[in-house]
Amino acid sequence: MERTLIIVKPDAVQRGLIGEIIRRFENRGLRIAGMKFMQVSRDVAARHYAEHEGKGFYEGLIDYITSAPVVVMALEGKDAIAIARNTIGKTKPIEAAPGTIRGDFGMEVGRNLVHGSDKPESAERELGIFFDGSELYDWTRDVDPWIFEG
Ligand code: DAT
Ligand code: MG
Repeated sequence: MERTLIIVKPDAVQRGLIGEIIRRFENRGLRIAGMKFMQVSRDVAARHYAEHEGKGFYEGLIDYITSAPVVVMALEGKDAIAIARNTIGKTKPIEAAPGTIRGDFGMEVGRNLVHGSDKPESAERELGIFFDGSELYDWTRDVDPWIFEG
C-alpha cells in the first residue's frame, strides 16, 4: 500500500468541484486515509513547492495556492501515487486527456485544479507537511477485497 498527498486547489474549491473531484478518486478505488479543509500559509506553500523556487512561475504558484481554502487528502492504495496522477492528468490542461480531472475541467496550467505527489519520496515529504501522524487513519473498507487483489 502506498499513500499520496492530494490537494483540491483553490480554483476547484471556488468552482464547487470538491465533491466531483473526491468522487473521481473514490470511484477509482483509492481509500481516504486523511482529509481536511484549510487555507495554506505562504510558509507551508514554500515548503510544499520548494523544488520550484526560482522558476518564473514560482511567485504566481505561491499566490494561487494560498489565495483561498483548499482540501488536502491522503489517499492510499496499491500504486496510489501513479493511479492518482493519471486520474488527475498532465500538468498542462491543454495536454491532459479528456476523462482526467485537468482534461475535463482545466484550461490553464496556473489553474489546474488538483495536486498529486509525483513519487514516493515526494509523497512522504508532502504528507509530513500537511498531516500529523494522528490525522491519518489505518482502516479497511468492506469493499477492499473487491478493489485490491490481495
Ligand atoms: P504537477 O502539479 O503536475 O506535479 P509540477 O510539479 O511540475 O506539476 O508543477 C507544480 C505546479 O506548478 C503545477 O501544477 C502548475 C505550476 N507550473 C508548472 N509548470 C508551469 C509552467 N511552465 N508555467 C506555469 N505554471 C507551471
Ligand atoms: Mg509536482
